[in-house]
Amino acid sequence: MTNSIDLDTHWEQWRQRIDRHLENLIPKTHTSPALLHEAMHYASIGAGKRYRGALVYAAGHALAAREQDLDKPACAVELIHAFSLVHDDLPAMDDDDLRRGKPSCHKAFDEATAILAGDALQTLAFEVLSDPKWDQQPPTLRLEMVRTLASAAGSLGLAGGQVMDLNLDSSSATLETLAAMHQRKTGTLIEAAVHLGGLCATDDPEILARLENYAGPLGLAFQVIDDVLDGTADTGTLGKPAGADQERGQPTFLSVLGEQAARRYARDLKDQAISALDGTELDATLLVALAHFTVERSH
Ligand code: GRG
Repeated sequence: MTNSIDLDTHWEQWRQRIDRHLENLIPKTHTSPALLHEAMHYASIGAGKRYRGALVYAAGHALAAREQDLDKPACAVELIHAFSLVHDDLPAMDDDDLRRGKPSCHKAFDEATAILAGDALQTLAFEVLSDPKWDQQPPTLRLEMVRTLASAAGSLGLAGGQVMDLNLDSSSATLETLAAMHQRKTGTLIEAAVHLGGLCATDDPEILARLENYAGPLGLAFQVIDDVLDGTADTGTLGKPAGADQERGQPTFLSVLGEQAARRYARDLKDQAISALDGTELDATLLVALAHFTVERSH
């Protein structure tokens, strides 16, 4: 077992770094159009676990990357994540009123503003990575980061996974169909986060492949526990409506496997993730601690 206090301390610092940088990256709330910028701040700053951002920092840390080189990739990943949550909550998608313990973006503002805030959060992620003033990293590396994030968000990633989710036939859903859908909808961004952290320190294909083998099962484990928590935790703890999946009649890892087997499945995936790092020169302490967090978390 790893030292969870060590992870907590790092994680709190990463959270603060991400919030501080996002405050500067998103135009100020008084900048015109003020409503749009307010919605962008509202949807992306001050809440959320920053799990994906933490993975960027932890992967970079494993390879001795400098923390300041990881800030922009961590923010870019969290911007895409925030965008996906705003759009996921819209009436045309999951139609959820609560997110991160407060009214979802389209409830706090209006639907059109939420759509546009999501769009602008997405494009900002790519602006951040391609900023010519970020000259500590070479253009080829930044281009690879842009490509990684774009493909994670696109039709073979989040957007494609969301379409698969919307079209899922609840009567015939199996573990395999659920895993394939969630690998795209949730997994690809988690994989991209780890890859971006790795890219900040190395271009060694063998090390990047190890990180990929860690991130794949981890992303799925994260979603398995997300499903378990949706059905077993309360709204106050989750900051989003508990039991929403069941209310929508949506098949989940919990409905297909039951709680015990779903938790066992998540633990197996976590073990797979950790074993991908065995025998490497990496300082994997924080990545391993994050894997344990993934399956032990309560929110
Ligand atoms: C093309 C990026 C893009 C989006 C459009 C709406 C959509 C397509 C995709 C939905 C993707 C989505 C919302 C997946 C759910 C992933 C998930 C488990 C979210 C919860 O993540 P947490 O628990 O949330 O890390 P916090 O609030 O802690 O950040």
